[in-house]
Amino acid sequence: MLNVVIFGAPGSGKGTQSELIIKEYGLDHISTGDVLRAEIKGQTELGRIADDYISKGQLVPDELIIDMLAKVLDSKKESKGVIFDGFPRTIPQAKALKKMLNERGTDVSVMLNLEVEEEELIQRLLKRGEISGRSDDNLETIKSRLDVYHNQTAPLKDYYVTEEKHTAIKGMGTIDEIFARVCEAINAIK
Ligand code: B4P
Repeated sequence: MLNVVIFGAPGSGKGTQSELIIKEYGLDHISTGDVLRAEIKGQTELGRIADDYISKGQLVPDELIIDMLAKVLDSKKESKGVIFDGFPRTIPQAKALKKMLNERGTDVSVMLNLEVEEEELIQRLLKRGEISGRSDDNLETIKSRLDVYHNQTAPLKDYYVTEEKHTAIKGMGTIDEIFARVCEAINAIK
């Protein structure tokens, strides 16, 4: 299986590049952000809890996310590979992912780290906020999300460097230019 973790700060292009990767490589897509937003829309118990964290720009607690991810992963058993978009975001989530994949006889193939300058991240998210209606695409919440990213998520880079899975991708430029770099990285491990 080709299992790709797409990683980066909020607004780095994870969702955008994931859509293109799915089309090119026929992978299944698991976006924890999308799953959580669907739970919020459906007004489920998980959705109610998640909404509280997301609107403040904080991470939803690991136990809830890991449990949710395990259920989604079980629905992709026949898959030829999965793109993990927005997961893992903490070291415990990364360790849980490794365990879950190992138990299913597979592992993370590569972690693609989209590197984007902070001012560009803010501009992209503010622009999306004009049309998305997302409760977390406003300046105050974007700043909290970036703080959370630096404190809790960025350390995952070192985890994947140690696992020898880390590949840095320059995430500045047009969507097509970035996608060409992404394909080069995926083709190198296939
Ligand atoms: P996510 O849905 O994962 O949101 P994100 O990181 O903000 O978005 P992404 O990085 O995918 O955005 P993209 O660049 O595609 O998470 C939302 C929230 O859910 C989190 O803050 C957290 O609270 C919670 N959550 C999710 N997963 C969790 C987990 N594992 N653990 C705990 N909590 C979790 O798009 C940004 C914009 O940039 C778009 O408008 C796009 O069109 C634009 N763009 C993309 N590439 C561009 C380019 N090259 N040039 C110009 N614009 C570009």
